[in-house]
Amino acid sequence: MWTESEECSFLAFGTRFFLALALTFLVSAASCTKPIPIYEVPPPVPSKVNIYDDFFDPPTFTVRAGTRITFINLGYHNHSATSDQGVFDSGTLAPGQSFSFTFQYKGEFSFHCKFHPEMHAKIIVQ
Ligand SMILES: [Cu+2]
Repeated sequence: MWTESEECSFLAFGTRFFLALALTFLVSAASCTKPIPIYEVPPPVPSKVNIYDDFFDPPTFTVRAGTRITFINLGYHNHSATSDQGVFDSGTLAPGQSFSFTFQYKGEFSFHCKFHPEMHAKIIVQ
């Protein structure tokens, strides 16, 4: 028959044994786990076309399908961003106004300004 103190020490031993087992399990589980890779945040993709008097900036740029592009008139005159193929049309953009369009499909989308036919640019969607 154990005395109370012996029983206590047995329990304490049991607790320590359990903790040691748990710790061993945790350590081995942790060592089995692959390190979590740290991904670098990709640089922000420009999704804005600036319209000046009288050119688009950038004149050509490539985006991924699903990118929403904002065309903003930063010039002093009215302009437009009008798709050559009729895919989109900003209508008249007064200075400071903008228009956004989401390019869902892959392809090359050339566009112009309906006020200044010499203004051309192209968006390539991949
Ligand atoms: Cu224009």
